[in-house]
Amino acid sequence: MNLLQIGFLFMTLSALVGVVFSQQNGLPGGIGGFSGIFGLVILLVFIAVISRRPRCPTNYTAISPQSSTCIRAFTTGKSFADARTACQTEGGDLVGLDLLTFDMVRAFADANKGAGPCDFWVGATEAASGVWTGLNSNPISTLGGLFFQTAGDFDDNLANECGILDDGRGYYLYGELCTSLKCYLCQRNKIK
Ligand SMILES: [Ca+2]
Ligand SMILES: [Ca+2]
Repeated sequence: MNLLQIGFLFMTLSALVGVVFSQQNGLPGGIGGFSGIFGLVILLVFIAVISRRPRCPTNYTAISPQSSTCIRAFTTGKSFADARTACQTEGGDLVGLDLLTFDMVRAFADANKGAGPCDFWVGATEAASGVWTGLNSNPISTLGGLFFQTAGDFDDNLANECGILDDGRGYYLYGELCTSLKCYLCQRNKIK
């Protein structure tokens, strides 16, 4: 049931309440009378409440209903630096990795890979071979290989790579040469 359907349901229920109320109180009923106005007022209040809830920017999808973060997939190949700049121009950044939402981000990447194979840049860089940090210097836990397809499968042993969700590894994290042209995932916060 979408928001419009919920709105009409509210309006219908409100109109019924209005009919009963107006009959009990001897007021004029019908859609043009008290019940219709009552329903309309309830609908407007409902719309006002809905429109004040934080929502994702246009073309962005909430990572989860609880998350304040929204993501968008771009399937035009860019280098890591250019992809990050593109995300910042959108008002966000490359998507950060978080264990709570990682599986949802992976599923989103798989569902939005477009026509061809697509590795996605994410907000992770490699300080030394296999040592990953997020874009705001927050270390990324590699304990138990949580962001990796298998523990220890960090990368190809080259240092200073950038992080992709690798289409060949079930969209788990892997290292790539930062100048490679890849698809990318941007994130933005919900807006009010
Ligand atoms: Ca590497
Ligand atoms: Ca790949």
